[in-house]
Amino acid sequence: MSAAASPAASSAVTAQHSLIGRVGSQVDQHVAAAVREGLVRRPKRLPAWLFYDAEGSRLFDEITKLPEYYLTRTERAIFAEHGAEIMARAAGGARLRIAELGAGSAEKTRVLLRAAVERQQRVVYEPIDVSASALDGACQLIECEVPGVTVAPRVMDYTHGDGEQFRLGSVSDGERHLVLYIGSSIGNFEPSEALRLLRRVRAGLQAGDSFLLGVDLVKNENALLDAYDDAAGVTAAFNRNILVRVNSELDANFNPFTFAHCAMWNRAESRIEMHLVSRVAQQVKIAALDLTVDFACGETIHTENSYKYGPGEAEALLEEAGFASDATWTDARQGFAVCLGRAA
Ligand code: AVI
Repeated sequence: MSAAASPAASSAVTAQHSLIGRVGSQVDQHVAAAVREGLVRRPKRLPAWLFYDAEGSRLFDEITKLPEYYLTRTERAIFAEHGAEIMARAAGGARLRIAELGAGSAEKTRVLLRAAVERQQRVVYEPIDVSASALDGACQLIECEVPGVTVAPRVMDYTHGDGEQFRLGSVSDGERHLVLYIGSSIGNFEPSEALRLLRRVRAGLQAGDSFLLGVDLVKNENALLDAYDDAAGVTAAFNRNILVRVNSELDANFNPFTFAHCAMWNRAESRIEMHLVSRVAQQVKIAALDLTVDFACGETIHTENSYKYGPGEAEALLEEAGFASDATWTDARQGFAVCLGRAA
């Protein structure tokens, strides 16, 4: 994946690229390039950041509430149980200033912010996203809902090595940064890209600052598959929405229902893969790209990887990125891990 796949960073990538007018609508050149490149190659693939238009973000939000999608509620439960200890360890006697990669719309961020406010009465919260609009939407309510929090949103593309440097607001004496990267968002990056991202964040921190990483853990294959192929079909709709988006933004004629949602566990790579499988031999026209794409019956478009970590792997990743692994919290079933790394 060449771009961020996390929901928050999604619109992100598209927002910063130029729009070129065409009759009656506009084409985002970044979307156009990604779709062309992904559909002319073999095997075909589309980058996961394309999921997150308005409808995709709504569907992802629905996914996080599904009974099968254990990730969100498990991480939230870890924060509810250990939030005070996480804050105490990160602070180490100092006051915390909390940044989050991706706009923190989720309730679980609030659980951590409440724990911080309980400890130090007031806290500055710096959500970071490449999309200003994602930040606007996500942060408006936080100040009202968690008294004591001051939101200082920051527009920054933290996902690209060749982009701007990762930089946070300056801290005063006796203050330290805590950067959150939660929700298993790191799992949507290829391992080498995940390491590059964490190194970039580390480079922007000072000794004593810390980083909190939420990762999904390897577990029973059926539980993993159910989480990515739920009974209500929300994840299938989320996956097919990528074709709906290509239809509306690039004037294509995909019939999304001629593509089956497929989630598979790739044990060797330790990742859930999502694909769209063409149910028939067909041709799809993408007018804005002046491109016709042939699909054989059974041919797939690979749309997402979601990496799952084994015991000790997230801590090893933190260490490789230049953090000292400080502590890890998991749920009783060892389904999800929250790891604290300290910039040494
Ligand atoms: C955003 N990300 C952490 C989700 C995941 O679990 O990899 C995206 C997702 N894809 C299907 N369901 C949820």
